[in-house]
Amino acid sequence: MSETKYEYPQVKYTRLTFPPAQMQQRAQEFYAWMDTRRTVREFLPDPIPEGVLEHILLAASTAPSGAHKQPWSFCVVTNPDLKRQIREAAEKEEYESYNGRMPQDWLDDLAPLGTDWRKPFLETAPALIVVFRRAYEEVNGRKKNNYYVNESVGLACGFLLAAIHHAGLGALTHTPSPMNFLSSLLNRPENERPFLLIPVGYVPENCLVPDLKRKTLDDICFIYK
Ligand code: IYR
Repeated sequence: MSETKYEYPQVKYTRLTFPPAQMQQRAQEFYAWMDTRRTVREFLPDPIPEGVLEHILLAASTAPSGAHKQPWSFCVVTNPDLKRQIREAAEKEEYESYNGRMPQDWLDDLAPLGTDWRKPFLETAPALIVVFRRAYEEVNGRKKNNYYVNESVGLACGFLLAAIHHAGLGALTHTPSPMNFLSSLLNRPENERPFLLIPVGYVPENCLVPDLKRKTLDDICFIYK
């Protein structure tokens, strides 16, 4: 028995587990479901039903984080004028990136994805989720650092993408670079830095995606028995 003394109140964890056959089935089904997720670059303009995004964000915010600081803020932009301003600012940066800032190797790696500096989805998608990482918190006028901020916010974004897919919507993890324009356009406080820009919406029925293959288990997994 550990001698660790927990000052923090502890509650009983309601654990869930399954017999092996059911566990196998659940693991397989979850993989099969997650494998149907694709990044999309086209969206229908139809609004997302009330309450859906809220639950998607609550799901994202269940991600583990350093010292449970939950160092993330999610800004949901549906205002057409603000979406247009974000598109204009992103395209300005992306134009520079695609025309000189990105090395040829990078452009070659992106060629199969068919991306370029034009970002119409920033206006067509009914909602843009702009994720900010919170480097520190201001507590009683004192700066208190958060921990493992990139790891924590990355995990929350993973949960977010899974929740979006689970709800039957599509998303794109967009990384305009640099993206400080998001801090000023959204008037974010000094402790927050933009992390990812995620357009969300219904996916058109005839949406095309690149014919990508995912790595096999042998490519990604190394077993030490
Ligand atoms: N930020 C650019 C370029 C880009 C970079 C990577 I790595 C991608 O996987 C896709 C795009 C853009 O969003 O177009």
